[in-house]
Amino acid sequence: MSIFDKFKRGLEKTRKFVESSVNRIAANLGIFDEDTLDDLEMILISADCGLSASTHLTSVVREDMLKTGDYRKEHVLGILAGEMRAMLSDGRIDLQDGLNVILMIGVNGTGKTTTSGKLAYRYKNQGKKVMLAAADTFRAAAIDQLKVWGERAGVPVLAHAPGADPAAVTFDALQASKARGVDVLILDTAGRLHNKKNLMEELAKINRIIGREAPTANVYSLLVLDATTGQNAVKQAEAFAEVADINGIVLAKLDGNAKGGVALAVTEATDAPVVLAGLGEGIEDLEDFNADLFVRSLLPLPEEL
Ligand SMILES: Nc1nc2c(ncn2[C@@H]2O[C@H](COP(=O)(O)OP(=O)(O)OP(=O)(O)O)[C@@H](O)[C@H]2O)c(=O)[nH]1
Ligand SMILES: [Mg+2]
Repeated sequence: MSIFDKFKRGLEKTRKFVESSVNRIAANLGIFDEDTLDDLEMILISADCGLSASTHLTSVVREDMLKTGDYRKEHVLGILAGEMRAMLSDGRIDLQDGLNVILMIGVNGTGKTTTSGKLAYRYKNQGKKVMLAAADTFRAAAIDQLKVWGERAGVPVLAHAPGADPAAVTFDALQASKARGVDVLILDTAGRLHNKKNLMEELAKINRIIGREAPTANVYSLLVLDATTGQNAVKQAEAFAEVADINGIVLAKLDGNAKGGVALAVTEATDAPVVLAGLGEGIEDLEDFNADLFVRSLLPLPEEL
């Protein structure tokens, strides 16, 4: 299955919803007025684009209509698609020479460990020296899970015993990375709720250790979100953005029943780009986020748009 097909399959429900809703208001498109624009805004909000992105998109359509007087459905969809592409960007993590530290954060079960494994595999295949570190020490099973991914990817896993201090794991992983000339250290952390003070403090401590032990490292904090959770994912993105520097977002489970507009909503909420898309449970099911494919999967666009 092509990447586009995977995106399309995941976003199928949202696309169908957008399509039928747009068709419903298309009857009035020739006489586009404030009511029709309100309807359009409601469609976007219902498609999980978030209030702020939906308002923005609708205002872009309004401006275009005033300017061009073109109310045709295809034209309106084209304007929407263009602005969505501009709001999103193609994903990429820029690795630098020397040590790169990728920190996986997010709430329980979003796909942090899976994405850690997939990324380790990707960078290993690119000829990088990679290390995984189990900074999720909550459960023995979490450590074992990462070890399994390490074996699959052919990458060493640094782990302590269950219950150990994640900051100590981070410290050791940084020392080992420096000693072995690691290019990419991927730190898998425990799922945490933004409102659990001790867990957020633990994250701050991990960040302090990285800042102290590897001050020149290129640090990349990736917020992993489950794309099937829609507005919950948006709330998580907002909450994490308040307490952590987020450099990029991973939208995992985009192959599942994704709540389509979520990519737009989380980019608006965090000011961080969506960099990676999780498209399955397998080791190769990770792609750089592609704004055009995403928009094409979300909107019922004719091919030429
Ligand atoms: N379909 C699909 N499933 C995924 C994807 N990413 C992760 N999963 C599944 O989601 C479940 C949770 O993934 P984990 O990687 O364990 O999530 P986590 O964030 O590490 O979870 P905690 O450590 O418990 O917080 C697993 O069953 C994964 O196989 C994806 O892109 N697509
Ligand atoms: Mg995990």
